[in-house]
Amino acid sequence: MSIISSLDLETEQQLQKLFPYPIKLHLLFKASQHTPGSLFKKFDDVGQFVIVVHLASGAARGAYLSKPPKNGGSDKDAFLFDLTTTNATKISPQDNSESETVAFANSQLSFGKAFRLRVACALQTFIFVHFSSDEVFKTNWKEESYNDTTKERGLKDVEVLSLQVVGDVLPFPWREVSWTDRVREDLRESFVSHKVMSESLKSIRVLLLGPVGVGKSSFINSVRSVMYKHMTHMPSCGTCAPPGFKKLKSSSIRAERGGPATSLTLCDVMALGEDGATGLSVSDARAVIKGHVPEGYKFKPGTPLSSQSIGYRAEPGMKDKIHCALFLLDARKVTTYSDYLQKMMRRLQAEISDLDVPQIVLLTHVDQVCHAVQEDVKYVYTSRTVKDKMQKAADFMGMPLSFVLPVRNYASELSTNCNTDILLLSAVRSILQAVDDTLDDQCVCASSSAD
Ligand SMILES: Nc1nc2c(ncn2[C@@H]2O[C@H](COP(=O)(O)OP(=O)(O)OP(=O)(O)O)[C@@H](O)[C@H]2O)c(=O)[nH]1
Ligand SMILES: [Mg+2]
Repeated sequence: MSIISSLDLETEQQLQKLFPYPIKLHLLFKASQHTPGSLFKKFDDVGQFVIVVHLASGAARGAYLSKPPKNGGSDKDAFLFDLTTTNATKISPQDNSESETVAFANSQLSFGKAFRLRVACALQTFIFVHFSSDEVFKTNWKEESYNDTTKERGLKDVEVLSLQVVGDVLPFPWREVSWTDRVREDLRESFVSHKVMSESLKSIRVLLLGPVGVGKSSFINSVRSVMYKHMTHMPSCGTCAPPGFKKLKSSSIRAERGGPATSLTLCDVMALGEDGATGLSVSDARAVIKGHVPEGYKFKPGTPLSSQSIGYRAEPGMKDKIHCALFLLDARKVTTYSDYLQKMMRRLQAEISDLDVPQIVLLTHVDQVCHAVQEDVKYVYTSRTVKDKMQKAADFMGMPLSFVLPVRNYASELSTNCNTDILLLSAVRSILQAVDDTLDDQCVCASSSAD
């Protein structure tokens, strides 16, 4: 006979609301049906879990675990909750808590002092449940203990359910990222301390290429916001921008506001056109990459830059050239861009390869194709839709998936956010690495040809 969870449909729907993605629950343990001693043996070796304590009042309390408790180590995604048929409250640990939030030892699972679940043994084995107020989880639960399901009033049942993510979100990320403040700081520090692998070059010039509204200026603004730790608003970006940005504008990224320059300069240009009549031409893009185009130059569709143009740099130095090209594509539009744009971008891609300049594809607006990513950028590598869009971007460009990086630019928010920063800084790290690898390669080639 199959055993059914005591969660009624309405309460389960409330529980579902605590997760930004659709979930399916599968009952593993029910204290009123299984022997108490089997409680912790029911947790699978992998997966995510929910523990529900059904109280006699009709309400329920419990905990979510993002991994099996017996594996040890911290579970920073774990949280507690309060449930009724009409409401669900998520109780996450305080962000800066130093202590382990979840501990499992001697048949006891503890979430700080807030919630303890123990298999105890006196004359017989029983389940012991304890709730309390807590510093880390900030629960305002009054101190209560329950003893097995039948021995004491107040407790109806204890259940363990495995949680499966259904639909858009994959059960495990396909690229590993740690979404912690620590990682954000490490990425920021390694960016600030990065030195270009060539002594003659202080700054790497990175060109952003893509159609109108893809997020070129927003990416520059976002990277700057990450470093300044507050939102910055550049006039060339988004709604502040004059219609049809047409210039070459290079922005040196500083380590902080008024601080020293980092090794990264991001170069914004006029968008690529979706047809032959508008947008940056291949020949102008080539001229920018080779360093012939002066700063502030205003592109004129139909009239490419020539050696007669004002400010034309006839003999550009290493510092004037582009050292990495970013192709930006919008995740919402990657399957509907015109054939013209695709041909143009692939042609540019081939020309830039010939010039030995590394290239990366940035997929923007990933928050606008997946509900979970919109809730929190940390789902970017578990979102089936984002993975699919990244593959589509790779196919569009004719480049491997490993060259495609998702980013979520700051658009309407008032302050920066740890996980969005991590995704942006990871893109910056990949750009710097790609340039370093290319310079290293050129160095090896130069020294071997000198031998
Ligand atoms: N939600 C979201 N909005 C974005 C993202 N990137 C850009 N935007 C928004 O998209 C709009 C266009 O962004 P821009 O940065 O101005 O685009 P652009 O590529 O510089 O456009 P042009 O200069 O006209 O070629 C703005 O309203 C941005 O706020 C993103 O990743 N997510
Ligand atoms: Mg722009």
